[in-house]
Amino acid sequence: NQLERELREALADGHFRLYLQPQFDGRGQLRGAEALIRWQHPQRGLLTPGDFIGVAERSGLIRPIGYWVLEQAADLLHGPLQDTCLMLSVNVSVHQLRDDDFLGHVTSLIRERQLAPERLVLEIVESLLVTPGVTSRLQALRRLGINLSLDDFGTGYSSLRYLQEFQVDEIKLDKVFIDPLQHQDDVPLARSIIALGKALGLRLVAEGVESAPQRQFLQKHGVDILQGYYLARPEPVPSFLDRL
Ligand code: G
Ligand code: G
Ligand code: MN
Ligand code: NA
Repeated sequence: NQLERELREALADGHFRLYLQPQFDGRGQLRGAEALIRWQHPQRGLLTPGDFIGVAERSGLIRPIGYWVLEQAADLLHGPLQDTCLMLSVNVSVHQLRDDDFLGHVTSLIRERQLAPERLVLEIVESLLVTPGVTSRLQALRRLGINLSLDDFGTGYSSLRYLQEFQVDEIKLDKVFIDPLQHQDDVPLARSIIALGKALGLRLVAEGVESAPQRQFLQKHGVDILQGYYLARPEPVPSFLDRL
């Protein structure tokens, strides 16, 4: 199909762009960023993942595209971010985790770029079907020193089961739990998920922070990392590097 062919060309012609959305700790210090892919389409302009990730997954192109994103992140950690202790989070699709080569690829990337693996976070979206193969691959990645994060935590069917089945370092509280804090002083559900994360000794990231009251609540309840439009939007890499 047309989009698939265009995706192939985009990969060959270098039309993907890496955007970074800054993440801050509770005191407002820059702590790292989430890598978010964009497609600079020659006719249609800058496209966001919603426009093409689905097709990339169904066609299998998510594997080379995902490797491209990982390489970009590795280059940043090895290059301009080397003398910082900033972390980079990369979204990983289920299709990448099902790939037998994924572990080997990440391992050689770490070795070649001499990366500190603890500065790389892989965000696992909850919708993935956790087969035993995927579980053991996740644990192997973690043994390498890479951080695992459960993305969109609380919105999938098996959030709690994942916590039982494999170890992670971080959970990302989905925006749907942060949204009600716009109009309510207290949201018992958000508070409970925070308490759960803390009881398990996990790092907590809140995404979709869009206002001062939300930030205040999250800080008060000890959420470690904040991300959202109120603090910073996803931006091209040079803009992010200007922050250093
Ligand atoms: O800002 P935004 O529109 O970038 O991202 C939309 C969705 O696309 C997010 O849920 C995010 O997880 C996903 N996404 C962004 N970048 C990547 C990527 O590099 N790989 C994968 N698999 N998903 C991504
Ligand atoms: O991978 P994930 O689904 O977590 O990707 C985060 C998505 O949320 C990206 O599409 C990103 O651009 C978007 N995003 C980040 N911060 C905000 C925010 O404060 N509000 C909204 N509406 N979207 C956000
Ligand atoms: Mn994410
Ligand atoms: Na998310």
